[in-house]
Amino acid sequence: MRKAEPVTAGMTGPHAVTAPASRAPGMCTRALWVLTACAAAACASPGSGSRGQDPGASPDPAALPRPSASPDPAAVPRPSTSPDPAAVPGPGSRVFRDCPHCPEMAVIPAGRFVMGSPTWNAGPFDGDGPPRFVTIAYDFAIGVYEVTFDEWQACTDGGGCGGRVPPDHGWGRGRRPVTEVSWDDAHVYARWLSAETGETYRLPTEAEWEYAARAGTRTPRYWGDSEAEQCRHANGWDREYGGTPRGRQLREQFGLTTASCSDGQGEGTAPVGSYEPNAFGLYDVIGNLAEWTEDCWNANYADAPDDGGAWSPSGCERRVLRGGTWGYTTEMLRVDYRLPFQPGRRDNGLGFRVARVIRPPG
Ligand SMILES: [Ca+2]
Ligand SMILES: [Ca+2]
Repeated sequence: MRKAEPVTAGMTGPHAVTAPASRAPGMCTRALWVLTACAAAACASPGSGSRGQDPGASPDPAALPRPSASPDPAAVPRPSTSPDPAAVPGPGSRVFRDCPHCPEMAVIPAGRFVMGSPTWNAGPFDGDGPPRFVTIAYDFAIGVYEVTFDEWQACTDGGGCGGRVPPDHGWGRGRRPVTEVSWDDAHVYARWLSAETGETYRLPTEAEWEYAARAGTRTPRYWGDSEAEQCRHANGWDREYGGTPRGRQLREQFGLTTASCSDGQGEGTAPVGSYEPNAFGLYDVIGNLAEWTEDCWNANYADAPDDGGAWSPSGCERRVLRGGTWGYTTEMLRVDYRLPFQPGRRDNGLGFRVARVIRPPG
């Protein structure tokens, strides 16, 4: 079992990607995947100004990940019990809101699933495996949408969130997802929401996030593998964005796969709920903003807990983001793609959705 320590390909932003050191000989430390902010001659961290810039060498295309090879069925454990489609709440079912300005939440039923990529040992990433069974023996709730600017504003208006007003980069506020929020910021918001409602809000664990994202599917994306379907389900790097000079340059230089469809949203975020949800009724799980999870970054799933709990040893330096951003190409818009980020980092590709504990009856 490989345990290659991943290296971060340059700036550890949501637009950066990790690749296994064992497969990245001579890999530069440049922002290889700063897809949204790379100009032809220079890269800057998206929305970060002076933060996190790295004057490293030019990107090495050979170090860039490529689409995974075909899954090896023999390498993928099969769950003994599949999620019962009838038990999967569709959009609008088992959805609640604890207060008028609270996020809308969907109840996710307990279940068992296979976490990780079936191609983890065939493709360029080895952080998304090995595939393993995870049993989540409890119902929990998770945000139907990424937390929005409106919801964040309710926190600041209520005296929480340090009164901080994150920038929107001119994309708009309201129902757009709040960005430029760190893992620490997300925790502050969840604590305020808990105090406001008397319930326990927190970040989802990485396992909970993937379970909720998959919604009973086993494909790399909850809409299947059709590239043409991406734009109906996710705000990512689409035809128009890929057709810009910057997009063309990066696509040609790195061989990235730009969706041939149009999602109607160029640079930046889309209002939450603009695209079709998954079978749990969750929107924008893939794309729009990468979402913080509770877990500490671990190189892969070897020795990871299998009960849905967070894997967060002390001394954690980086937390896990899932789902990819509005600036990601098809290769990284997957339910199993993951990357690490420092918990204090803010970026215009970063956001979150909250989870909530479901208290047992009585
Ligand atoms: Ca887009
Ligand atoms: Ca998202």
